[in-house]
Amino acid sequence: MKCPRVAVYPAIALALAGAGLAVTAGAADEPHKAQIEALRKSLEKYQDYKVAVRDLYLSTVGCVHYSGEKMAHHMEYAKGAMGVHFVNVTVQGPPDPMKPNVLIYEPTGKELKLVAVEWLVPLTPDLKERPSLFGQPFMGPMEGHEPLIPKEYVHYDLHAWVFKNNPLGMFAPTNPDVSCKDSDFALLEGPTKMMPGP
Ligand SMILES: [Cu+2]
Repeated sequence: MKCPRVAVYPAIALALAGAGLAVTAGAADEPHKAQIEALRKSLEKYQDYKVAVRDLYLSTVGCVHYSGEKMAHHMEYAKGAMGVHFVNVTVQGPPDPMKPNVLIYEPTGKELKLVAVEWLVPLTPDLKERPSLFGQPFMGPMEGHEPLIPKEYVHYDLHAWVFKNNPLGMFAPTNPDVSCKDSDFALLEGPTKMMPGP
C-alpha cells in the first residue's frame, strides 16, 4: 500500500502546481492571446503568398535585415531580420487588430514563408496619441525605412510574430531566427531616425 501513495502524491502536487501556473500566467494576457489566435486563424490563407497578392498585399521584394548597429536618436533594432514586406495600401484608417496592412515573409529555399504581420500608421496631424494594439504601444514615430520607404514617410509601427516564434518576443521588430540568406534581394537597413510625436 505504501508504494502507490508515494507515487500518487507527487503526481497530484505536480498537477496542482501546473494548474496554478496555468491560471496565473493565462489570466493576465488571455484576452490578447485569444485575439492573436483569432488573427492567426483569419490570416492563415496568406501562407500562400499568391492569395495575399490577389488581396492587394504587394511584395516590396527586398528582404530586410538589421546588423544591430546603435546610433543616438535612432531606433534600436536588435540584430536580426524582418523579411520581405507585402504592403496593402488599400488598408487605411486607424489600425485594425484583425487587418494588418503588412504581411511579412521569410524566404526559405525557393519558398516564401509567412512569419509576421505589421501595422504601419503614418503620423498625420489628426493622430493625437501613440497607437496601441493588444496592449502594446506602437514604436516610433520614426522616419521611413530607406531604401524601400521614403524618409518623409514618418510613421509608427508594430510587428507581431504571429506565424513564427521570436525569441525576443511576439512584438519585437526584428527576429534573430529569421534570415535573408535564401533571398537574392537581401537588404541591410541602417538605423532609422526617431521623430518627435504629437
Ligand atoms: Cu517590418
